[in-house]
Amino acid sequence: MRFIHMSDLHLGIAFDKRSQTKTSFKSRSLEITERFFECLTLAKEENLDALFITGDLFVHPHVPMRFVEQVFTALGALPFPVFVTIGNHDDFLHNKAYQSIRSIANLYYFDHTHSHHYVNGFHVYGFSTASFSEEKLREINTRLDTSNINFLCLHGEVFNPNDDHYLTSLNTLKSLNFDYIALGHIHKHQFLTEKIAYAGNLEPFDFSEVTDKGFILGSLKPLKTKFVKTNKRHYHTVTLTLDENDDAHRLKTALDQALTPAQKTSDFIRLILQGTRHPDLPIDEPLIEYLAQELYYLEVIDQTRLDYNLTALKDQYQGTIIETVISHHEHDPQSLEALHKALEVLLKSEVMGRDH
Ligand SMILES: [Mn+2]
Repeated sequence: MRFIHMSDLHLGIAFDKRSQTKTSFKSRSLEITERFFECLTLAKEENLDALFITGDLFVHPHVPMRFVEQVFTALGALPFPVFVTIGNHDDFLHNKAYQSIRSIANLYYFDHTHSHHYVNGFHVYGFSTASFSEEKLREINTRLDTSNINFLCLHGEVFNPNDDHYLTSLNTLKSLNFDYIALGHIHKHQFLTEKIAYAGNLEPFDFSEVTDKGFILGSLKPLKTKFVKTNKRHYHTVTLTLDENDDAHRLKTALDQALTPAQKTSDFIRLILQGTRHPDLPIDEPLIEYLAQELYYLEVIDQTRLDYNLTALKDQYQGTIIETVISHHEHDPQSLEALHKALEVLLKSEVMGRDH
């Protein structure tokens, strides 16, 4: 028998970050949905016996009902049974309001009332995150029909007992007699043993998710599994250290050199700027737009310090608040950063004042 294990789709997830020049972030939500439907098309070609979705199919209860219906209708139309574990994000699917949508044929849920389905000669066990019970799981394990294939589908954490969504330990899972244990919740794709795996999501959601994304294609018996990469974009962080000689052109050249052509045209790039910079190089909207010209997406985090010549500034602004502020703080290393910030504001208002 052949199966696909996918997880943590978070359909309906919103990306509305404001501090950016390119709006490509906003269409990310549609891309996530698109990738999910593309993977259903791939699954159709795989001559499967089962699809396991191990939780967090939807991101939160505010996903429009029409969209939930559309997703379940698509799943129900697949030529094989689909087993849906209810995760912590889509716990709302337990609500009565969703009962009629969930009753589509071909779909099997693990929720408060169902922890076992026997379909086409194989057993699938599972618990929603909210109804997980280690005691019940151990009891199921003692009476497994081991002449048949047995799957277990869960959504939650198995490493950190202090996590809100902790289920049980990996050692407990290892001691069970299931042929394959499909896990969801942790987005990083990983096999914990050859038969226990977190599938991970299909596309990364933010800069913390840097490894490849996809689903697991498997067959039994004997167990064979393969990771199928599905993500079309990556999140990539570049850190550049500036000095006082850098200007916009040099910065753009350095960024260009740090990126491959594919990263430029299709990835989300976060640029972290460190070091010191000349006051004539403001990290502002025109600069970010200039740097982003050939990129799909760029956001900039400015951690630089301005390089001020304090002695020259005191001379230039003699008798003004700028001289007073510098004199008060220049010999205290602890307030240097605050001094630089204060100077940035004061000098800006000084320039504006002169313009008038
Ligand atoms: Mn989760």
